[in-house]
Amino acid sequence: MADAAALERPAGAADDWTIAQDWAHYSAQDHATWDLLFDRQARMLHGRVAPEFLEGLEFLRLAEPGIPDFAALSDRLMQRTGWQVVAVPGLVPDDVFFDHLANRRFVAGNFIRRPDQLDYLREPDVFHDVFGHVPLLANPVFADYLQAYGRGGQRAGGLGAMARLARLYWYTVEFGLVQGSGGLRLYGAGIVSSHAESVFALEDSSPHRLGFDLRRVMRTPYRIDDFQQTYFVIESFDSLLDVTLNTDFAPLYAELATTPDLAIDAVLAEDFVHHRGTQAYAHQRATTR
Ligand code: HBI
Ligand code: FE
Repeated sequence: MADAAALERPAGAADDWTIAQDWAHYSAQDHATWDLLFDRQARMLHGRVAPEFLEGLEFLRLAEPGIPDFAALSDRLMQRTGWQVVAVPGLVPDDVFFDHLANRRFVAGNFIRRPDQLDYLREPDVFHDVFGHVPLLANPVFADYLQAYGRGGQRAGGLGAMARLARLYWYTVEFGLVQGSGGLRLYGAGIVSSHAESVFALEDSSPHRLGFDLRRVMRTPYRIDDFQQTYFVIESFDSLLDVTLNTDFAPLYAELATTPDLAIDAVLAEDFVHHRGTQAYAHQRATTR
C-alpha cells in the first residue's frame, strides 16, 4: 500500500477526505468490471472464506449486479452494526483513516480498476474496499474490532506506534486467516478480493501459516507489493476482539520500541505452526526481480 502519510488532500474532497460517490458517473464498463470480479470471487470463495463473510455478502445484497450505491448499502449496514460506507478518492492519511474507523465509517475508493488491471492495482478501488472489507462489517464482533482498531489508532500518537498498528491491520484486516470448523478460512480483504492470493494464502506450500499473537505480528514486517510470506491465523473474531480490547497498548509499544523486528519469514520456537512454508515463491520472485 502506498505511503498514506505523504498524501495531498485532492481538490473537491471535504476536510475528512470524503467525496460524493456520484454513482451516476459509473460507465457500463465499470459496472461490467465489478460484475466480472464479483462473479469470479464469489464462485471461488465458497469453502475457502469464513462463513461470516458470506453472511455479510448475503445480508448486504452485494450479489445484485453493478457497483453498489453506498447510500443504499450504508442504510442496510447501519441497521445491523451502525457502520456506513463513505467515498474517498483513494488512500487517506492514517490519522484521517483512524478517525473514520473510530466513528464506524469505512472509507471506500469510488473508482474501479480498468479491465487490464483485473489482477493487481496499487491503490484500493471500490472492489477491494467494498467486496473485500464491507461484508465483515455486517458481523457485530468484527465491526467492534475495527472500531476498536480505529480508536487505538487515534491514541497511537508517535510514528512507532503507527507502524505497529499498520502491521496489525495488515496481518488481520487485510491478510488474515481464521480457524474454521473444517480447516483454515480466509477473511482478510486483500486476500478475498484477489483471485490468485485467495488460492495462494490457503493452499500454496510456500507461505508460513502461524498462530496469531499480537506481539509477534507487531514485530513482523509485511509485503506491500506481492503475496505475503507469512499469514497469521486467529482462532475466532471473538478472540481477536478480546485481545484488542484487553491489551494496554502503551506499555506494549514501549516494550516493542526496544525489541528488534523479526525476519518476514521467521518461524520462532514459540510459534504455533499451522504450516511451515517452503518460501519457494518468495525466493523465486527474489531471483527474477
Ligand atoms: N486509506 N482509503 C484508505 N484505505 C486504507 O485501507 C488505508 C488508508 N490509509 C492508511 C491505511 N489504510 C493503513 O496505513 C492503516 O494501517 C492505517
Ligand atoms: Fe484494504
